[in-house]
Amino acid sequence: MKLVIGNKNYSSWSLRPWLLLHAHGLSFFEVSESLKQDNIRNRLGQYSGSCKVPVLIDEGVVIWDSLSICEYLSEAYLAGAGWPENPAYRAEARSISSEMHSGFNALRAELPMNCRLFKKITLSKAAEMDIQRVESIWSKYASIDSNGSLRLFGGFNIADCFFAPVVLRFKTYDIQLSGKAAEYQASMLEHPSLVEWVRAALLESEVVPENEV
Ligand SMILES: N[C@@H](CCC(=O)N[C@@H](CS)C(=O)NCC(=O)O)C(=O)O
Repeated sequence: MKLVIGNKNYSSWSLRPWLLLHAHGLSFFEVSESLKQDNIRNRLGQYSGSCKVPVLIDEGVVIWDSLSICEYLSEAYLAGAGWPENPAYRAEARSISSEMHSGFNALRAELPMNCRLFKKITLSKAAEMDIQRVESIWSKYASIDSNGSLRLFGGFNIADCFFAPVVLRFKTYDIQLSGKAAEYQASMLEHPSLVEWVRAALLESEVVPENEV
């Protein structure tokens, strides 16, 4: 299985399926493509017509879009364990993942993922509201898993993967959370796969100006 990803420092969409693969110990190799604009449509277009990363290539199957990749991995390799087992939790986990996938535009625009950066910024009202919404989702759904870690719905799943870039963004921009949301962020920052992603991101030196605040 091959996962095409962007720069680990910047590519929040790439992080999601990578984290699911890595955390479950699935065997895959990575192909890294720069998010620099030079020739980007040709470079990314060789994997999928979307000209975006991530792309998963599994034998003859090509899947683009982070949510579709995670769904495929859950069905094809994890016997559905990408989502919580309880149907009601599964539906809610899908709802918050879809909400993250299709919304939070102010948060995305004003707090781009950038693992090597630490910077306090002035936020718009819209971004502040996005942050409050994330905080209320984490407070409502984070609970202790069997290892004593705080995970959404009490066990690492695709929803955690979808919020992982936000966990890193809040660290980068020094966003102060309280209560269970703060504890969830701290617990996720210790997840071994997320630690590994950040370690690799910090070894990268390429600067993509469009992705810097
Ligand atoms: N909805 C897509 C979004 C993918 C996306 O926007 N990827 C960015 C990198 S993080 C990209 O490929 N950008 C290149 C470009 O827009 O030219 C997904 O979930 O995978």
